[in-house]
Amino acid sequence: MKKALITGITGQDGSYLAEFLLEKGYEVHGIKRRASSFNTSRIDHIYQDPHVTNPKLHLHYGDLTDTSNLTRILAEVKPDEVYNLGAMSHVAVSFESPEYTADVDAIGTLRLLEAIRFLGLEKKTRFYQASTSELYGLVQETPQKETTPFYPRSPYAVAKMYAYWITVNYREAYGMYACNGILFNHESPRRGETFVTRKITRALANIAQGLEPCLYLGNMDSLRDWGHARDYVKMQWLMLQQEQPEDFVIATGVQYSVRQFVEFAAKELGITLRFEGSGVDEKGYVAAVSGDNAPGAKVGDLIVAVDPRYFRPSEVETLLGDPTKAKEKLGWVPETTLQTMVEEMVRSDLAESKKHVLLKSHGFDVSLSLE
Ligand code: NDP
Ligand code: GDR
Repeated sequence: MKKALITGITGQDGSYLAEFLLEKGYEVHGIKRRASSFNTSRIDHIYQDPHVTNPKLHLHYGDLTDTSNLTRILAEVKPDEVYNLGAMSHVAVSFESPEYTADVDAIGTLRLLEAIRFLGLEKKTRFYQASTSELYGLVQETPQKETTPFYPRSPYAVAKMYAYWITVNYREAYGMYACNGILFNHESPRRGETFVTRKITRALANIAQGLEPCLYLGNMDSLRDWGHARDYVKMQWLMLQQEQPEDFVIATGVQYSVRQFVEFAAKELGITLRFEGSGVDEKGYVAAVSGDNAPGAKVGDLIVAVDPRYFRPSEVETLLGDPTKAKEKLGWVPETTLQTMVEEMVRSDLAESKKHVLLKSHGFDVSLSLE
């Protein structure tokens, strides 16, 4: 039985990857951070009581900023595969906490690689690094592929660039099986609530149910290549099953704007939007027609507005991936279309909103504030 160690197991990708590896028969170990309240909601459904015989899922307290802790866990588990998914992963927040982001995302990766080498596991343990399309930043070529030059545009992306190259360096210097998945944006109902797609589906579902008045967004013209996290974690695993370690771009090859994502999600909820204002005096969208799903959205209400607070000091305006290499060598075919994913995310958030309406109607007032 193979053993895998996942950093970031409590995150979106970590939860899908853990499910996937358990189904493949792996013994899965995950590193979770100590928090003052429970932070395992994404993996609670696969949790196994450590008191049962031969549990297949094991959680270890740890942190990517703590070398001795990482070394001890690696020495104890001796994994066949390490998936380094743990990160301070929010681009906008990295401008607020640049030093912490570098410590976790850049030096955290070095700490893991060096611990593998120090323990003499470099010929046994295969290493996956969660690299990102943010490396392309101010794009030098469209679409972006494995050979496209990097131009990072945030403390997050600069930290991830260090992690990318230190992974390549350990492969070349020590013959480690280490590779980078350069993954474009991928989403799901488990996406963190402050990333733009989930923020949109969650807020529009709440607006549709009359639970909040307006969704405030930053740059709605930004273009992204969005896929589904469930599809992408399979590629993370496949990259570690090849004969030779290589780096791969994983993307859909299709691009949409944040604005289009808003329109798709609204349509799914039966709300028709009308754009108000133009250019510099852009206001956002008012509800033009609201449907059966959206008893709370009143025609004429401003329900999506621009708030410059969400603009970034330096923005990545456009990203579009070319996944040809992954298609040829890994047999990559994106299984989920954007439309299907929007539908899945809206359905999940609408169910949550309806639950809150029901609670409220029975006297409970649940706070639904959004950052
Ligand atoms: P999430 O933000 O959902 O999850 C990040 C995980 O990292 C969480 O489990 C978090 O723990 C953990 N973490 C944060 N800080 C630390 C730390 N100091 N020590 C240990 N663990 C820590 O991210 P995703 O699942 O979306 O992404 C997974 C990885 O892939 C990340 O590295 C991200 O940068 C990268 N990536 C993501 C893409 C995407 O579109 N989703 C695209 C390309 C790359 P906690 O739950 O306690 O916060
Ligand atoms: P990104 O994702 O920065 O691409 O990083 P995010 O969803 O945060 O932003 C995508 C685009 O939407 C614009 N935007 C907003 N973004 C947020 N979060 N909130 C808003 O209100 C808002 N309004 C507009 C942003 O400016 C941006 O252009 C994600 C993360 O998962 C990274 O960890 C990962 O590496 C990359 O995807 C690939």
